[in-house]
Amino acid sequence: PFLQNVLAHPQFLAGAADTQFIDENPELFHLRPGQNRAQKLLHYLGHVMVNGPSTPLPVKAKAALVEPTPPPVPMGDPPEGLRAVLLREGPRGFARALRQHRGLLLTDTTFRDAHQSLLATRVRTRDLARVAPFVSHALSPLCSMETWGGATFDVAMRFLHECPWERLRELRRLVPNIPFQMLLRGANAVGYTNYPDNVVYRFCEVAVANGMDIFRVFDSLNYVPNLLLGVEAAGSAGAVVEAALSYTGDVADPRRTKYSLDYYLGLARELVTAGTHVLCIKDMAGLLTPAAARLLVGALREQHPEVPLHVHTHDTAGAGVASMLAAAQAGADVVDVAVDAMSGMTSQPSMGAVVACARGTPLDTGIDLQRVFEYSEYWEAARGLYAAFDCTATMKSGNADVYENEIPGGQYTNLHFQAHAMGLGHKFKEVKKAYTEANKLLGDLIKVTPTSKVVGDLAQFMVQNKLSREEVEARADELSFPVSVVEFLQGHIGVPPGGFPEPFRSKVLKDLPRVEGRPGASLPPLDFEALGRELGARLGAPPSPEQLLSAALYPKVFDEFQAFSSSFGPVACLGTRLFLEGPAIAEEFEVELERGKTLHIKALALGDLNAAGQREVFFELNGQLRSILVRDTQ
Ligand code: 3PY
Ligand code: ZN
Repeated sequence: PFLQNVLAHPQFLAGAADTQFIDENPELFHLRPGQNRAQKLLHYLGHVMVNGPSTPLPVKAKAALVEPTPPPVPMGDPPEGLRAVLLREGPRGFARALRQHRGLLLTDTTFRDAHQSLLATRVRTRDLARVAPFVSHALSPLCSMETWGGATFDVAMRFLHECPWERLRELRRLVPNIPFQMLLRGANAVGYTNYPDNVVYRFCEVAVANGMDIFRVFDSLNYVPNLLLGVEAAGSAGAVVEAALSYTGDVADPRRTKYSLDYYLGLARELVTAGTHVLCIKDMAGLLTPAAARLLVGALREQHPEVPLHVHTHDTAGAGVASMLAAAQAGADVVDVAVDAMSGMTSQPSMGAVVACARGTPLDTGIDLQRVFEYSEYWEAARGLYAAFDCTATMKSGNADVYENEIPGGQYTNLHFQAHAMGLGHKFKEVKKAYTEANKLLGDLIKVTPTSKVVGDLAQFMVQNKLSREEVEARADELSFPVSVVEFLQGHIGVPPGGFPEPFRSKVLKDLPRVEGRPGASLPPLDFEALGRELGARLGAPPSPEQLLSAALYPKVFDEFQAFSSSFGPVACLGTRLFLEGPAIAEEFEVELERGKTLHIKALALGDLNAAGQREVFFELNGQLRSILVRDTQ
């Protein structure tokens, strides 16, 4: 590319290039990544064939050999859905439509939370995009599809080597009629830490420009100043704001006084006053029993007759369908479900079950059960592609012990996996017990990203060091706690309801600095212009608003993603089995780079190790022999 730049330069063409020419034209060194996407993909495949998966596979299970076939989609535009109401009447009109709707509305979480909970967030855009047109046509009465946010942003770049923004745009193109919804971690956006306010605002604007409609905004401490920042940021981007009450404890148990019905009603009042369009009960661990759902939804319905109520849960204990039906009977307008094959256990309750149970009742969802079966059949097969990440490799059922340990769905799966990966399946029991104790030590927190990590880190610390709660309390001034615990106590995440646990906090922190109030308020705004200049110099072209945000939120992950893409090309085009495991020798396959541009590839052979520690990998590419040299790092 450097030579091409030189040869194309007007000064060079005019014969005016002397020895200073290169020094005076530093832009010649802006080397755009070459266009040879096919060659790069061969490099990628060769690497996987020689060195194994680029994304570590937690268990040995092989991906299904056959790509699932999406159900057929009729010609023409999909039926009009609620997005038309949103585009016509804006967020307030959309909220009115939810309240006026007869029957129960559903949000499908299959594209986000379900696979975050069951498949370690590993589902690739390709497998989502293949079934998206079907959803658009067959499930058009959905209130929304949760397609983005939470852990998907980070995992897309870090492990799937694909751009999260492209995912959003592609899905939007394929689903024009159903509103898209995302999970925004308040002042933490789609990260694990507080960002400067201007980053959160800009993130919301760009997400809306890329097709996002509804922002479910939560804060892991229900800390109102953090929540309000997210509400303001999503609202000023023109989106539907769905502020969430993160639910923990049991409002139906009078002995649980910290997170009581009054606590939630007070918080709801603040969020409605702040102008949220929709109110969400975010039950991230699946603790909302039918009795608690009736009580809480019933009271919220009475207190805010105009505001749509949306309920989210996880099915960890197995009571999800019962709770969602109870919530709907008590006045919830929308509940979250995942398609049957991606539901249950730490995921959302089953769409098919809720549709069937509500059929012919005043809660009828208007969704055709036959279409749900077809959708589920696709996912049953698609799930087979991700066998190496599937929590069912080790976890065989849900467990009602979640009512005791209160571990959020995604984290429950992760901790279970980690215990098994250490070959210590029985350790999970200990970790869960320690989690309960760690939560008490920290003053009984709401546990969801990122506070769930704080509690989880403390629990693991206790298990590793064989420490009881009493011992941790007694020795708090001498123990070397995990960074996340110390930072939480310093106030980096915000202030928990009821304040920080004392004397534990003072003993741990001693004279370490404390953040007062909202952490974002003391962070200087990010200088986007400076970041743009710096990034532009590295990329060789001005960054897009999306690249700028990826770099602002995840600087290191973004850099690695860019470097990976420029070496290995558009790996998102590869089928999932090929992406994860590479081809078998003699396997022939096609890769569609773009519409009408298809590569025909055959993996021919793997050469012997040479003196330089490399192997030659032989392919046939569109009938031509190609070989790639790959360093063998095994
Ligand atoms: C996330 O923050 O990713 C969650 O799913 C919280 O429930
Ligand atoms: Zn969830």
